[in-house]
Amino acid sequence: MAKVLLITGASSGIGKTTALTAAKAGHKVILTARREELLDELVAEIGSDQALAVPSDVSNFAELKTVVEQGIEKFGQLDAVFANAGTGVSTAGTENGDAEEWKKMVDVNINGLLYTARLTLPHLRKSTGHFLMTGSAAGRNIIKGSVYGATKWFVHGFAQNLAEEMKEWNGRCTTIAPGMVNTPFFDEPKPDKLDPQDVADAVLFAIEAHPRNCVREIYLMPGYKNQD
Ligand code: NJP
Repeated sequence: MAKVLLITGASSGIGKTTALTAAKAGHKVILTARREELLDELVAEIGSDQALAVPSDVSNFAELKTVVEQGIEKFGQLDAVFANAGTGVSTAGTENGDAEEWKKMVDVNINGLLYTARLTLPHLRKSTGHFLMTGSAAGRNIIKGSVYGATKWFVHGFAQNLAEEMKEWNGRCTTIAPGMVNTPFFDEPKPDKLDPQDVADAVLFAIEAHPRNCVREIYLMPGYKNQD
């Protein structure tokens, strides 16, 4: 059944590929990120009947509120949310870290996620909907870049508890935890990373699973080296 899906971090990488994949599967998408021109290109590619772009900084509650309001105004409901916007800034260890970069990661990866949840859950409750978020293998293992990793541990911890809250109204909650993915997140693509399509397919699998399933977490690591 066609759903209305809101995606944060939709201007590039995993979010963009998920938007295209969801639209191809017949779903309607509400897209947000800061780079308006990239979102507009995506809407042009999908078609404005099926897609809406509303730019926002995910760490700005008022801007994100406008996204949700305009999305509801256009499509009338919200069935799923993919809270995917995130930033790594740098993988410098704590000893060499920069306090401004830490603040940015906390603002986007933690506060942005909380704002997204706060603003969308009342709508998801009405549709018995689904909240998905991008965690990370870095929120499951130890990597160099302790502060980024810690923000992603937050995502996984939040998800465990949010899932319990959402159970009260049969809502579903999923965390997608990828290893390294070939997106602009990193400077150069490498053959031994995941493709954003792999992550988008995992998101669609969770969303389209029969409602008796709650896919709580998908942990996706690169397997065989890409031979293509
Ligand atoms: O990276 P990229 P990915 N407000 O850089 C948006 C996680 N992850 O697709 O605002 C609003 O192509 C940004 O949009 P813009 C990662 O932590 C990745 O790989 O226009 N949006 C863009 O659309 C993140 O949570 C890997 O610049 C903001 C998007 O976020 C998610 O995957 C591995 C924003 C970033 O797209 C998507 O990242 C892993 C803000 N303030 C987890 N700041 C990996 N690539 O290897 C950023 O385990 N965005």
